[in-house]
Amino acid sequence: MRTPRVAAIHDMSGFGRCSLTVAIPVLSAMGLQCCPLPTAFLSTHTGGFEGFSFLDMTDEMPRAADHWKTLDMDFKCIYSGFLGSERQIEIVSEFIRSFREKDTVVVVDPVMGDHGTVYQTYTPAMCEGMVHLAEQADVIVPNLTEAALLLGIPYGDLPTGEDGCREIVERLSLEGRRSVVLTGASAAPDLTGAMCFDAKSGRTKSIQVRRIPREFYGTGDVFASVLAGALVKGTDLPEATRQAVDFVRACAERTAEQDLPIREGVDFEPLLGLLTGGNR
Ligand code: PXL
Repeated sequence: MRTPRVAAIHDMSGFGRCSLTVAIPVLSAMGLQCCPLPTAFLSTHTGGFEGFSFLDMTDEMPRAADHWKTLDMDFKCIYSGFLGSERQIEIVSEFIRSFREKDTVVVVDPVMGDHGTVYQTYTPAMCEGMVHLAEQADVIVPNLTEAALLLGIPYGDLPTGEDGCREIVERLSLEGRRSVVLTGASAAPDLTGAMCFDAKSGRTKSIQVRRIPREFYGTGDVFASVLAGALVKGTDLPEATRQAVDFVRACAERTAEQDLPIREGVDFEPLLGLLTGGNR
């Protein structure tokens, strides 16, 4: 079988472990070919760093997509994340319309914010556009902050606990047409994990592990990349969610042991071997 291709539409941040510097190695370790379509180049990510450089790649994206079209490239997955401008919403929408085939899984990580706060470079119009882009997805992977933005309710009004998370994923499922994997979904104070709604089965499932009592940066990108990779390999949504939860938990444990600065992300590289099982 030819190595499946994933179109990865995210920023490239040179330092801080997020977006493409996570997606490329994770997907490669899982035996998949990652084809990056960068949305922006930043010197670092925007959380916890001041004075970062930001090169907007909006104009380059349709040129790259047009060239890929002439090469007849086919993608088993289109996986989008952090966007660099409002115009990119329409560019990514058009990319999905143009490259989606019957067996393509479209994963939109509706990256907009965390811990109740919208990221510095995101405008209200970009957040509004993300709601529409996410309507094209087979699977979305919001955290709680992004879930509130997608639902159009204040962060503080989100329902809580396991039942609350179940309600959130069901409300985000567009009446059962879209799968939803909610990250940072905690069933109890000493637990954390994810709640998924699987549009194929119509069922929800909560996957919880013991919480490490500190914050981590970039775990959303690690999570969504493992999830997307597992889905491409034919894993069903609850099992793909389990793999993503377990890998993030292993990364968090290792990072906590080393007491790394939070803004440097999770120390995932030495753990990539955990993802290579089953590659042929
Ligand atoms: O991890 C999400 C993310 C991706 N890309 C950039 C970011 C962030 C979060 O802050 O700043 C550039």
